[in-house]
Amino acid sequence: NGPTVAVVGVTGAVGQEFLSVLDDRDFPYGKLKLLASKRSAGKHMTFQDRDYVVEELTDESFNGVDIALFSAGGSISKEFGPVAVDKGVIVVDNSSAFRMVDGVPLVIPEASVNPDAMAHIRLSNKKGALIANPNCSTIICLMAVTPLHRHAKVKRMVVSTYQAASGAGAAAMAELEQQTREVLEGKEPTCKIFNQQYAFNLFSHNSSVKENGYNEEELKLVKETRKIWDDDEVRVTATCVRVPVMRAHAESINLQFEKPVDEVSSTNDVAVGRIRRDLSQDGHHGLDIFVCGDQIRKGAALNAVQIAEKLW
Ligand code: 11C
Repeated sequence: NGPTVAVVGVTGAVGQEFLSVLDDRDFPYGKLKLLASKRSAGKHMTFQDRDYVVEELTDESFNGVDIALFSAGGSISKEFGPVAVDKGVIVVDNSSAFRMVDGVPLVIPEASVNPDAMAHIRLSNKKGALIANPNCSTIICLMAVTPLHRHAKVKRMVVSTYQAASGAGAAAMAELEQQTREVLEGKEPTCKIFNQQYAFNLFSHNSSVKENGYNEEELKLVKETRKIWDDDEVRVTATCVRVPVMRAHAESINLQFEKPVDEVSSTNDVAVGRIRRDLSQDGHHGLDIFVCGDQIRKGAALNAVQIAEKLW
């Protein structure tokens, strides 16, 4: 019999995508529990021809659960993640709450990246554990760049992102649609999620700006790359921008390698294009590439479900 899986934050954009990915991949769960805040509790949802009632997330929600896929924001993860772990649950957490905590694996489970970081965690042990899902921009970037890093060792990486509405959740996607209609109709756009017009506009990523001038999203790319590659030396800088696109993030990435590069690798899951030698660098040490991946799938839900599949 398959594991009992709980989806925490099932009414959100990533929560809904968890269900879609479990279905697409025919994930072999035994039982499924759909959990959300009190506000959504009692709602009915149909999944794989069965009717489910969304349950309120409480400490008791995790009794009998094997794997919990969390995407309900950092504060919910901080409150309920450890409760679940104490009850023997393996928590795959999509928030940033535990990513940089020592001992918590930060995983992109493809063989080409770092599945070994969670090799010590086994479902069969029935011991609880936390596994962190990286930030979507980090996942999409490192899916493309890690094979190159293994091949020629990246010394320095410069990332510029073009991030979709989905990264800020279902409400931001709805706001983009509404504002687009309003602008086309000559009306004043309604701004609730972002404090400025989003339709037909670009702006610096909406996360808070730190003293050094970087926004949090940019710093996540720096810190998470170092942890996933287990390499404190690699130099990374990023500029993260929100663009009026519904759900796929794109990234322009400039790489400098330790060794000369004479080939490139890519995967089917994240599209890589515009591969060209960097005119601003001498010799064969530089590349410019452009990558694009579905933020809610490989950037969030698919990555988390793949982690759960590995565990199973
Ligand atoms: C975005 N990547 O596109 C962000 C949202 O650390 O998981 C997710 C933030 C995170 O806005």
